[in-house]
Amino acid sequence: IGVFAGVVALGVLTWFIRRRALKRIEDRRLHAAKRGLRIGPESCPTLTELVLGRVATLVKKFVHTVAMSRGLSEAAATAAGGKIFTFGSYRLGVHGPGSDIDTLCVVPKHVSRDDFFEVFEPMLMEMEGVAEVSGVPDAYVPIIKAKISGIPLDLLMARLALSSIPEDLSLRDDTLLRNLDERCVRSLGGSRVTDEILRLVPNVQVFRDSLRCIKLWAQRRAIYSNVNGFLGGVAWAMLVARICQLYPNAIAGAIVSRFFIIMYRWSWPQPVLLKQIEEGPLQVRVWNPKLYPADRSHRMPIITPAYPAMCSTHNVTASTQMIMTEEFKKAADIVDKVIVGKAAWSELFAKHDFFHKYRYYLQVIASTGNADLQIKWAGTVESRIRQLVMKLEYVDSLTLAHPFIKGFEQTLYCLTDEEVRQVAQGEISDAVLKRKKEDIEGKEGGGEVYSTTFYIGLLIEPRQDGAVGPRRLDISYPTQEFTKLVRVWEKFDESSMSIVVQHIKSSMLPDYVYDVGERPQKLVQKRAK
Ligand code: 3AT
Ligand code: MN
Ligand code: MN
Repeated sequence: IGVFAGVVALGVLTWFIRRRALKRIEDRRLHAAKRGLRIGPESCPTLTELVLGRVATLVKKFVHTVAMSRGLSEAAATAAGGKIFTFGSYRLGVHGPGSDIDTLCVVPKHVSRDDFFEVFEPMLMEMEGVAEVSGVPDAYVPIIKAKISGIPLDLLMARLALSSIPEDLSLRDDTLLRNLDERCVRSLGGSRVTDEILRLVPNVQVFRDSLRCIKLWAQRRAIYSNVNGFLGGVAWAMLVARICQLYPNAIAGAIVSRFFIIMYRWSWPQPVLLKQIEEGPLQVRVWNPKLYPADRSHRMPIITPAYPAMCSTHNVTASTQMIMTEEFKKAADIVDKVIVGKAAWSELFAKHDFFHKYRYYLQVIASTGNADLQIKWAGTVESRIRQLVMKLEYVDSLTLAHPFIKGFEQTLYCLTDEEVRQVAQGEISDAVLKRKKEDIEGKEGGGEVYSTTFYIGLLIEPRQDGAVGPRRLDISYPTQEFTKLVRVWEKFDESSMSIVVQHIKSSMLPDYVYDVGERPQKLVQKRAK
């Protein structure tokens, strides 16, 4: 009996200790969540709401104007309505100071897409406090960008097969998509996806707080970018939403602390789904890896929850997947330490070490002599960088090709054509670097050069044969193929645009890639010689 009582007592004691420890962990989580996880100031909501109110009124006026011009009665023109819907980070409630307001304008059938650019755009320009209006009617998703009272807006348009747009219209119904132009279906997509995400999370406030935290983490770690093969805003939102679904009663601190380990252990290419993929009324492709080989090639499929279901992570490559997996692991380790009080939440948000991580980098320099052209040319080059990454992944001794998420812009002032040629080749002398706009004004020859430089970190396999010294790395084939690919762009013009790819040692990286004091010391001395 004595032994039995002893065993029971020990059992009770260990149960009690474990309960205390668990309680302590829960308390710490709660505490940490309260202290550290409210991130990002809300940008002035009243001004934004005011602006959105004015846009909504303008859309109604636009619909009315077009209706009258088509011979509708005054009563019918007024009844035609018109409504705006927001989507993107503002709609999700996770916008920050730099965010735009993504707005969809929904109009009835008598208003055409041409009207949006020919009637609405000029009306917008007339509006008080409006600046920088620029419409891109022939984009894949046609768009008008504008600034109203200093707030940047992206305006999309969808024309429904309805004679009037009622005030209480919802975009949820899939049958609304019937008989629509493809561009309208795409424009409706953004809004339908964000609304569906909000509908599918168990607690919207927990979801928002968690997503703000994950977005900040992904930005600081330089893995927030859809074009470069990482994840964009919608994909991160869907990942966080999935974790929220798995823990419907958890607070944000708990969601964040589970997020990284679950994503680290995820058995890709098993897709992340917020709900069952559904068929619908259109003749469009719904994501289906059993049917389509292209869908089978998605490495980390994260599928949008609104019909037609699409993969939001089409751009992920072997390299970017490896990089994100490593980041999930690092973050999971930090979170484990935070929970036992051995680390601070701030460690999670430490700046990336991209420019310290590799011995060799590829430098992709896109340049032109014109600021407007440069935006288009650099954008084209950037959108093709992942093709270069994929080609590099085939090179034998390369383990990884790591694209950096943004390009670095420079404007350089050259006195001679020879200097222009050198700058385009990435050879920038100190004299050129120091020169200012006024130094070249009124001078013959030379001119301004706008350049955008993208970086790709190269991880080279260690030599197997035990010999020392760098291994020979032949990347001429992928780089030549890449420059050829970029030059087939329909607007490419040999005489005004240049593209150069070169590989450099880390010590040759320019100062602008580092924050003040961030450049490794040894390298500073070397360069000073
Ligand atoms: P920010 O807070 O604005 O930085 P966000 O998530 O709102 O983050 P965006 O405004 O870039 O991001 O995009 C909002 C949505 O608009 C996401 C996507 O559905 C759509 N979108 C973004 N870029 C494009 C594009 N180039 N073409 C078509 N749709 C796009
Ligand atoms: Mn946005
Ligand atoms: Mn936008």
